[in-house]
Amino acid sequence: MEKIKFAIQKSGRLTDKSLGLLRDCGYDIEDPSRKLLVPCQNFPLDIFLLRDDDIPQYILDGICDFGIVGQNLLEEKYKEECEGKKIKVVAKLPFGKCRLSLAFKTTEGIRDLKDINGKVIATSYPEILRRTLGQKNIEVKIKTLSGGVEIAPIIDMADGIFDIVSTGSTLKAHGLQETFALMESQCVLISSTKLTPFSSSFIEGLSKRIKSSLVAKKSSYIMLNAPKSNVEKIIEVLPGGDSPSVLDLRTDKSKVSIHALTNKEVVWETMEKLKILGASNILVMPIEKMME
Ligand code: PRT
Ligand code: ZN
Repeated sequence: MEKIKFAIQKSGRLTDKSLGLLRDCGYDIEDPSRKLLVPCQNFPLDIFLLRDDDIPQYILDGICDFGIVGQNLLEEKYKEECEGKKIKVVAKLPFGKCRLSLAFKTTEGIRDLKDINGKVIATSYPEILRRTLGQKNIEVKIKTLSGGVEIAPIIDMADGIFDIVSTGSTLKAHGLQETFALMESQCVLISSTKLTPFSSSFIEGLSKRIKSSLVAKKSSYIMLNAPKSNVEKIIEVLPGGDSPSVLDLRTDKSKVSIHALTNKEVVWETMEKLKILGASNILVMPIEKMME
């Protein structure tokens, strides 16, 4: 029987989120622990656990059909293959968000990007840096390191660095200041271009489930009791979503019960506004699954 081969990062920042996404979409995958391949329990699907850098190559070689990687990796090492449509980006995923930034010990004398002309920059992303600066006619001397680039300015190996930043605390800990963000990145679902009818229908289904689970995560269901006199005002305060249901209460005829599916987060401020308008018993519940 044909099996789908899906590659995710073996052990790193993307591992739990990638497994979580597949599980949220209904695929029962046991904890891989040290295994390099785990079968899905309820679907003909094998999960390959690889270094993230190798995932696109497995797809190019036809060993895997699909994978999850950061855009930064594709942009650095597989730009040609993506542009030549040998690897297809199917969907952006809501994790792995970061930016690639230039950082220096001091921003003194660096007001504009062109002020970095001639500087020595240490990075694990030489291609992205060269390309982005080249488009702006800026030239720097690039020192390519495979990791730990933050140390380079401290030991006077480089003037600055170009690296991934998310919270910025690593830069701060090394006395570096984020100066220019050159690229935003997040995880993407990638696919081989040589799909069978079975793998095509799998990825179509998975894309729909991912979309639905993202909508569900952002949505919530709100229920409250409202005085009849203020129903319209209360409905105006409810954030987004479909038209609410308004139901009579059996005991208190001066009130109704309002139920609504909202497509935005219900924040405390909204609940406080509802309360001021006379709402009571306000319940906000998460949505586990949703199909529109
Ligand atoms: O072993 P393998 O090759 O599979 O893993 P890896 O070491 O190459 O990758 P890993 O797990 O570190 O990161 C995988 C992917 O996560 C990256 O390619 C990005 O797409 C994404 N990502 C998101 C990040 C970060 N955020 C991030 N903050 N990757 C790395 N970092 C680093 C950053 O460089 C800094 O040194 O984490 C450090 C902390 O960042 P701050 O700014 O939060 O302090
Ligand atoms: Zn890697």
